[in-house]
Amino acid sequence: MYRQLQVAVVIPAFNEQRAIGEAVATVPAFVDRVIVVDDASTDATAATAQAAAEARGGCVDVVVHEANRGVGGAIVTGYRRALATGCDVAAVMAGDGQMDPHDLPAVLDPIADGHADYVKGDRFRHPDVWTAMPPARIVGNVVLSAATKLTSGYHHVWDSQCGYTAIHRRALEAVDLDDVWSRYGYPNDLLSRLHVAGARVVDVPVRPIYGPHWKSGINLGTAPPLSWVLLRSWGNRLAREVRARRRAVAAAR
Ligand SMILES: Nc1nc2c(ncn2[C@@H]2O[C@H](COP(=O)(O)OP(=O)(O)OP(=O)(O)O)[C@@H](O)[C@H]2O)c(=O)[nH]1
Ligand SMILES: [Mg+2]
Repeated sequence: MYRQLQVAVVIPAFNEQRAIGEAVATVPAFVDRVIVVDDASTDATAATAQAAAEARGGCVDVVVHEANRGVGGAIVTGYRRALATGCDVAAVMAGDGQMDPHDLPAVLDPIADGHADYVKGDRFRHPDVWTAMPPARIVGNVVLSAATKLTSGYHHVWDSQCGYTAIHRRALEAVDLDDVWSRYGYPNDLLSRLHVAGARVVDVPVRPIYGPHWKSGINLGTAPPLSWVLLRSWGNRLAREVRARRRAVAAAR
């Protein structure tokens, strides 16, 4: 429990056998349920997560996808499990150990205070960003964050690619999880959908971590599909919001 909230932590993991054990072990003790989603890894991610789960004790689920679905697909599986098990809030802390567990209370606080439905990390508001984040990532994140302000409609939100998030179940229930983009571009797409649902989104500073074992599935080939997802999310959001406004005007007549 954290401030009267039942909290789940969803950990998406794809070929993370080196990092997943520590990621599971360091989830704060106040978390009620840890949900590891192994996205059809070809290494020992699931077995390592299971061993860490047993060592940790408490409620830890290790869910294994038979086929790879992408990071968004893995998170959606975790969200469904969190909803099914009655959690109030689902946080996401990736299986690659890039999230500092000490930041979790700050990520949950705006929801516990009743100010937010979705909270995300903003690594650019942490003093370490310029030394910890590789320059290519800084450039990519700035470009995508600027584009996502426009496509999502959340003009106050920055660091769109930060995966450290928490969402209240009322916001999860307001979006169609089946329809959310399942690969890179997932956080950008989710933000657009949350805007249509009227969710309150708050950014909080979190520590950027790019440790010695850092590896990433992001490369130049990721850019074209990501641009397409952004355009799609933008178009879908505008179409839905225009339809909703027309309905409201018609109802007021
Ligand atoms: N690459 C990749 N990661 C996945 C997939 N499914 C789940 N994940 C997990 O999603 C998390 C984020 O993936 P990363 O490729 O590191 O992306 P990122 O952390 O947003 O980006 P970086 O800042 O470059 O590390 C990791 O914990 C992965 O193990 C998948 O299909 N591909
Ligand atoms: Mg990563």
